[in-house]
Amino acid sequence: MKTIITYGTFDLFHYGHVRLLKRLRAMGDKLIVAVSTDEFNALKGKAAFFSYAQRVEIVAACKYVDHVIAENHWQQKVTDIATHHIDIFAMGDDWQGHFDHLKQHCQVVYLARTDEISTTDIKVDLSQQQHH
Ligand code: C2G
Repeated sequence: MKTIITYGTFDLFHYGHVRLLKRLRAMGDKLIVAVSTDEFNALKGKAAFFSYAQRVEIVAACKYVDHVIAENHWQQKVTDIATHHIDIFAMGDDWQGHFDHLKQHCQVVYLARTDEISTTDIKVDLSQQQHH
């Protein structure tokens, strides 16, 4: 049983998120996603459009996701890796290098982001459409 974990806000769930989760699920047998709580997002300086509960409902409905947990703070990853017997920790490559310290606990993988899409871009495009 090979278990993968990834972390994120996953606001305004889009095909960039789906393509990441699809690739991660294909790397093993079980994919766990730690969704950032609203409180943790505040620490990241992010304000999600959807609440934590709504983002969990959406991510949990994704066929590539087997289990969803809360991401409450930066320091929980080592504990999560132990608790959930994680084999691979993976993130999009905008985080390249940031989590290499986890290599003592499991494999660390950074996957290419999907170009041309981001939650921020969606928000900007929508607000510009409204003002035309
Ligand atoms: N992502 C992607 N392609 C995109 C947009 C996002 O592959 N076009 C990936 C990101 O690289 C990340 C995941 O989707 O791995 C979730 O993205 P965010 O919700 O923006 O995650 P972030 O706020 O970076 O949270 O502890 C880690 C943090 O919680 C990461």
